[in-house]
Amino acid sequence: METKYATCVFCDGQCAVKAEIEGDRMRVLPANPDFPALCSKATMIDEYRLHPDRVAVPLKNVGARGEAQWQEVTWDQALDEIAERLQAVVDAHGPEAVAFAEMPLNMGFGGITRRFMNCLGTPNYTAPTQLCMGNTAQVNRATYGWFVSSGWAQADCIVYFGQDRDGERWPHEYLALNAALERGAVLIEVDPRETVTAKRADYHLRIRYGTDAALMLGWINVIIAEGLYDRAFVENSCIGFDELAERVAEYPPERVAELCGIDAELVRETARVYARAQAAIIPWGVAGDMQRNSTSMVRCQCILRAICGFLNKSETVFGPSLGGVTNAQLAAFDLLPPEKRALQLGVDTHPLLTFKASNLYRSALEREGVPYEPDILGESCACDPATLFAAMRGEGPYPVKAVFCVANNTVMSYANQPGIVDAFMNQDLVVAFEHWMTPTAQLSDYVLPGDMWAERDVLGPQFDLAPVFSCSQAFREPVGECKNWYYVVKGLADRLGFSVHFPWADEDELYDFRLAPLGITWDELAKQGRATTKPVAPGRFVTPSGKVELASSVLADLGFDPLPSYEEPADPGREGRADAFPYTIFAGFRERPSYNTNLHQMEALRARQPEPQFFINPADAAGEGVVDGVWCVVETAYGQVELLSKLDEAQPAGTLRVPHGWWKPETAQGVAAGLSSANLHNDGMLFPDADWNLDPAQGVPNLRGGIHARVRVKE
Ligand SMILES: Nc1nc2c(c(=O)[nH]1)N[C@H]1C(S)=C(S)[C@@H](COP(=O)(O)OP(=O)(O)OC[C@H]3O[C@@H](n4cnc5c(=O)[nH]c(N)nc54)[C@H](O)[C@@H]3O)O[C@H]1N2
Ligand SMILES: Nc1nc2c(c(=O)[nH]1)N[C@H]1C(S)=C(S)[C@@H](COP(=O)(O)OP(=O)(O)OC[C@H]3O[C@@H](n4cnc5c(=O)[nH]c(N)nc54)[C@H](O)[C@@H]3O)O[C@H]1N2
Ligand code: SF4
Ligand SMILES: [Mo]
Repeated sequence: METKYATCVFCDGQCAVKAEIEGDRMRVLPANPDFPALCSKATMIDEYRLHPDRVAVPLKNVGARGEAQWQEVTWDQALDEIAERLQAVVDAHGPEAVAFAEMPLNMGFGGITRRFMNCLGTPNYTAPTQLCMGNTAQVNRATYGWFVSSGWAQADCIVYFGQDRDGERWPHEYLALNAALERGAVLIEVDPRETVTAKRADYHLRIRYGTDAALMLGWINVIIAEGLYDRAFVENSCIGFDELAERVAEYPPERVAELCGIDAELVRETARVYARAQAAIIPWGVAGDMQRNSTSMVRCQCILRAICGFLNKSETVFGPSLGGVTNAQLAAFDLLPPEKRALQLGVDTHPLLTFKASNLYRSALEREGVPYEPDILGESCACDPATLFAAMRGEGPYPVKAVFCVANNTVMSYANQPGIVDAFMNQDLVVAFEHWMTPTAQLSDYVLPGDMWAERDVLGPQFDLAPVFSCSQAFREPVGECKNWYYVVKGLADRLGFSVHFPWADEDELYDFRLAPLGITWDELAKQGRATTKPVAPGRFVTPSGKVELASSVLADLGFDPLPSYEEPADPGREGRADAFPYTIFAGFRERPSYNTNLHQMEALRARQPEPQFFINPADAAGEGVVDGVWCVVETAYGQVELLSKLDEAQPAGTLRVPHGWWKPETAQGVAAGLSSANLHNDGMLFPDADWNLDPAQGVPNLRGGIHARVRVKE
């Protein structure tokens, strides 16, 4: 029997898997039986690999764009033609006319795409992490130099903002939560819905959608007013405390209670519980990542951790590390000339995740001896997505005419889906590196068949959050002609004349290069499982001031308020007709049997939830004449989708939950047919990406309250 260890990325849970293979039998088990984090999806490896819909050979669209008429081609033909058409775009418009949208977690080569882009000369990169965790990381960076890793093992107080973990969603954190609750940790859950996790909480704060920042401004007000903060830490390690105190004076518990729709006494009590804990944690959750007030929301979390003295105790700030070649070192940002960095889309509109912000850490990096430009989660040097899609549509400031979608369903994964479709229709070259004929792939010229996680060796992690290298071993053969992304990047680099920057013949050579500074090879790593590097500045804060910046100099230098605040989101399309759109909507509460836009093809999973559902409170449903399980039209002032009704007591009155990621692979392809129902069901149809619906500093769309909807039974 052969045993291999791998990391499952059927979702971002990244569970450690042990695969036992004997002849044609395979068993997939949790790698650590004492901590058996693994869900039902992980065992479906062969159903997924061998699925008849899987794209297993390179395909070329021989119809007009969006007609999805496919012809099989060889890898050589595909790469030759792509290289030629890419060069034509560069010659006509400059390299900045080429954009990449990529999810490294889904394909396993963090840093390599940026290296290719830096050689080519384009700064226009977007990643899903800009909407999920990465933007949080960048706000953390502005406060204390890096993201935090929460210490679950010691936590005695956990504050959750919307997380609803279970055995099908981040099972490892679910197990950690169970263990913490068993040993008596206090759980504060902030979630408008009465979720399963909320029912287990000691305190459930059912705030209005999108008012998290207001709640925390109230907490900070109480903590400062009652002297519950860590004076020594604030004096020695923070700047901006007096300005912060002045700002939060504007948010007394009574005002906050009104903004959030909860009781003022509950605001006070939960603030005290958090501040008085010995080892509190605020683990990352996605609810804060797509709000109009995301920057303030996350800033408040950072400030709470800092002033209450939890930083580098229960919440570790690793900072950039040295040892092996990190993803950011592999990216080699120094290959991109300053004049191209300056051209990055969004530097003048929503700069916090762009090179413009990254530049502001130069002196801090020099001070701490960091010899390269770090990138925490693939978002530290990214362009602004709304500005990118506008440029792709031809709305300036310069044309973008080629886009590569790398393990990323770009069309469905932002706001303003119709605007993204228009952007794709206006391209000279679209390439998708995929498993399926997704809505994004349907708009492509070439669909390149990628391997899946069980079919490839991966040197992980894909992001530089913590000082560690991990190893995921292949235990299945790639199906058909599926290849890994390094093969594609190297193939294009060779054809475009920058082989010198891609000297590694294959991924094994690349991995040996990345591990060489640690004195080990890929084969040795595979035996020992993981290897650690060293944070460059352990315990220190890689901010411009070297301190925790309660008032952020980075935000101030970018032209934003250095302190957090709460602004009520806008919904201009509803102005003057509020009665017509009575419900606040939010996107989220993930589907258990799918992962974002993926896995809808898997029959066994799909059977558990065949259709997209919206949740409505039963009293509201009665008022609308909506019963359970009927097709309805949910409509905002910006667009509409069709969803099946699900009457749900947990859903607060006056609100609707819409799902993310629904398309139906079994329905007709092509733009005229509605992109396999993506235009009928996906949440991106409902939310605009106009400036007023974006977090101003980050540019992330608001999907968490602020936009309103109406509902009617479909005729
Ligand atoms: N099975 C499965 N697992 C997944 C995924 C999947 O698609 N399927 N997706 C993965 C991904 S990419 C992510 S990001 C995570 C997400 O996983 P979670 O972090 O658990 O997020 P959701 O499931 O979207 O749950 C959102 C919760 O946030 C609440 N919420 C909504 N708006 C607000 C708000 O403004 N404030 C507060 N405090 N709460 C709010 C909602 O009521 C809901 O209960 O799950 C991952 N795991
Ligand atoms: N409108 C809207 N937009 C959102 C969100 C939302 O709720 N609403 N959520 C945001 C969040 S939290 C996240 S995390 C992002 C998610 O954004 P993504 O990570 O891009 O989301 P997925 O839908 O999983 O799309 C991944 C694509 O990669 C393909 N894929 C998966 N594995 C592999 C692989 O091994 N190799 C290759 N080549 N391809 C692979 C899948 O078939 C799928 O089409 O979206 C964000 N965008
Ligand atoms: S939760 Fe399930 S699908 Fe996600 S990584 Fe873990 S085992 Fe894989
Ligand atoms: Mo996410």
